[in-house]
This record gives sequence, structure tokens and C-alpha cells, in this order.
Amino acid sequence: MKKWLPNMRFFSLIGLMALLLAGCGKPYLSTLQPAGEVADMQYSLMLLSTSIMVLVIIVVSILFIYVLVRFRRKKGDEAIIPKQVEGSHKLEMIWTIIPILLLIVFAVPVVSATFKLADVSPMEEETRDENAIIVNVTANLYWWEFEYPDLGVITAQELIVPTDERVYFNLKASDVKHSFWIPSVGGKMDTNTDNVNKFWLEFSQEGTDKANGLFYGKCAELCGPSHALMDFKVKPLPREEFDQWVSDMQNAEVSEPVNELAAQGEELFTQYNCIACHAIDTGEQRPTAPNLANFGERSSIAGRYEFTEENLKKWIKDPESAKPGNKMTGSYDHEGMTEEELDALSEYLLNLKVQD
Ligand code: HEC
Ligand SMILES: [Cu+2]
Repeated sequence: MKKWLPNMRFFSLIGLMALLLAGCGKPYLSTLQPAGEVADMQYSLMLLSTSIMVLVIIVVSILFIYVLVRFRRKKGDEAIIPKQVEGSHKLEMIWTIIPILLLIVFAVPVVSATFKLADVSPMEEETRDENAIIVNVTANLYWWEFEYPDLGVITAQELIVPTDERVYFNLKASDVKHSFWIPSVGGKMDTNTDNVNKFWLEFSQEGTDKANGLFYGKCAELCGPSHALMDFKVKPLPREEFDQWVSDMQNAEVSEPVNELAAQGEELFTQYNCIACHAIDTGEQRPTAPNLANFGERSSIAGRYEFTEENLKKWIKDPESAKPGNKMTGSYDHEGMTEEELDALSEYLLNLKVQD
């Protein structure tokens, strides 16, 4: 074998890994590109702990190699027993005190960050800040609901928040344990069925711009066959635009069908009993399915597909292959649905909007 070949292999491996890992660095999905106060804090703690660990590894490796080389038995040494240091006061002090110091260096910022991250006083009754936005998050197999209790607004699959201020969350689950995570902004925190977890996040305008206005959110707790597809999107807006969105949602009437085809779709929506599960009014909460009042403004379908008419039809016709185990499959006659019916339903749904 030629001499340079193993080298080439080594470098191609490194190159391949670099390419692969580069995929992890998307600003809308990467913990390593923090986009807000919480993410910044968590990122600096990661850096600090990693640096301390790397420092320890380097020092220990150097000592190890030094001792191996320096105290090797050489020719002529056979009969000599080196100086014994067992129980050495000095050495024991050194290797007890150094780790304690390292732990203190780590513990101080960790404890202080823990208290900062747990400060939800603006959402508590006694210390309530009237301007703070509160969102009740409910995680369901396999979709997310976002309710703004003070604003009387409900939406699903897409979280809308103001930028550059703290947003407070009540987290719970309706069926099994899930976990709420927006990798580039912070989290994750469990959503449980028997208690409400609270925390806050801040979405920086700068990070939002880098991510082109849309962050990806994830379920971070294995919850069933479609766990990996239980995604949501986060759209942070400057405060005025957020207020505009809220008032549009508050004043929205239930969308009238825009044309003949959409009117047929609306009828089918009742005939197929879609309406039994899906609310189409911005303020109405249904534990059975995502609220569709502003469905036409989403950026994905079922948190899974890109937002196109074709994908919408694919979803309605066969939700099971899109998200195995989802709670919509089997609730109506999928197989019997005709192309014309799918056309009408999607025309209706794609035009459910609250903003012009
Ligand atoms: C048994 C209740 C139920 C019925 C009936 C039902 N759905 Fe659904 N639907 C759901 C659930 C649950 C989801 C969320 C699925 C997921 O993402 O895991 C969903 C998701 C959707 C979505 C994606 C929503 C989003 O925010 O991305 C659309 C669109 C939709 N359904 C349309 C329909 C249509 C059209 C019908 C009637 C033909 C219908 N659904 C009937 C329960 C139902
Ligand atoms: Cu999950």
C-alpha cells in the first residue's frame, strides 16, 4: 500500500465529519447559535463546563505521560525501590483542593443562572407584571396548542411571540409526557399531565433575523411512534407587529369561503365531521385537534410537511403515513375521498386567515 493512503483516509474522514457536523449549525435549530437571553446563559455554561473538563483532561494526560516516561525502569535500576509517596499529606491536599476550586468556579455561575432562569415572578399573581406575555402550552400526541390566556387567543402548531422581551410559559401535557424545546432559544422543559411547569424565554431580534424569522421547536421526550415528527414553529415578531397580530386574532370573524370551491370545502368540512374535532374560531379551545382559524397562515402542515396544497391533500388523504399513530387517522373515510373533495377542502382550509 502506498504510504500516503492512510493519511488520505484520515483527512477524508475529518472532512466528512466536518461536513456532517456543519449540518448541525443551522441558526434556526442550533443550541450553538444562541438567539436570546436564556440560550446565551445556557451556552456560556456549556462553554465554561467544557473548558474546565478539557483543561482537566489536558493536565491529567500530561502528568500521565510525564510519569510514564520519567519513572520508567531503566537498565541498572532493577534492584532499586523508588521513594514511596503513599499517604503523602502534600499530594493528597493538592488533589483534593484543585477539584474543589474547579467545582466552585463552575458552581457559582450555575447556581446564579439557575435562579435567574427560574424567576417567573412576573407571571405569579402577587407579583404580576401586566405587560408580560403569558402562553399556556399544551402538548398533545403529536401537536402543540398555544393559548394566550390574557388575550383570549388560541393557536396551534405555530407559536407567535414578541422579540426582545421575556415571554412566560405554563407548560402541560394532555395525554403523556412531552417536552418543550426550542433549541436555539432555550429549554427544554417537560410538559407533564399532573402539574404545570413554568419558565420564561427571550427571543432576540438579532437571532430571529439570522434565522430568517422562524425557529424550529421540538418535542424532546420520547412519546410515541411519531415523536420525532412532533415539531412546531416559532415566529417572533417585533412588539408592534405582535400586538397587531393579537388584535387581528381577537377581531377575526370565522373566515367566509372565498369562492364556490371553498364553499363546497366548507360543506365537506361539516359532512366529514372535521368540525367535530377542529375549531375554526380564534378563541375556541378544543382538546381534540389543532385550532384551524389561521391555518392559511402556517408555514408547515401538521408540523411535518412544507406548506403546499399538494402536501395538504396528502395529509388529509393519508395522515397515517405522514405521522404514524396520530389522532386524526380513522376518524373519517379517507379512502373514499375523491380528488374533487380534496380540492375543495384544501381551497377552503388554505384560505382560513386572520390577517389580510
Ligand atoms: C378525531 C378528530 C379529528 C377529525 C375528525 C379530523 N381531524 Fe384533522 N387533526 C386532528 C388531529 C389530532 C390533528 C393533529 C395531528 C398531528 O399533528 O399529530 C389534526 C391535524 C389536521 C391538520 C393539520 C393542522 C396544522 O395545524 O398543521 C389539518 C389541515 C386537518 N387536521 C384537517 C382535517 C380535515 C380536513 C378533516 C376532515 C376531513 C379532519 N382534519 C378531521 C384530529 C382530527
Ligand atoms: Cu415527543
